[in-house]
Amino acid sequence: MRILAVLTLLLSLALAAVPAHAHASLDRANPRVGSTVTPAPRTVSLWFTEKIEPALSTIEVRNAAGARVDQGKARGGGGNVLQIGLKPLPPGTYQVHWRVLSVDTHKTEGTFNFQVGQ
Ligand SMILES: [Cu+2]
Repeated sequence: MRILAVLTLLLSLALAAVPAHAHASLDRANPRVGSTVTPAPRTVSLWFTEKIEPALSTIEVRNAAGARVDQGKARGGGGNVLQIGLKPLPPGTYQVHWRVLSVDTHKTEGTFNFQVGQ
């Protein structure tokens, strides 16, 4: 019986040692994921589920031909926000690719599209 009690104790300690953290995933975006917007947005703003390190995080926005249409350098908007300026966007489909380092030092990335309407 004693060995069973020890094994149970070890198992519960092992389970408790699993780190209880979440990586930064995309909470919401402006323009919204998959949306069609008019007029063309001047910035892309991303809100994450965790605080991020803006200096080590990037956003790339590309048109349907794959050309960059952002202004190059993402900036923090405080805490869990990352933003980037955009060039004037004609109507079309645009892809946002984000890579962020959250304050727990984990890297995450993702992609979504939005459209600029006529
Ligand atoms: Cu993490």
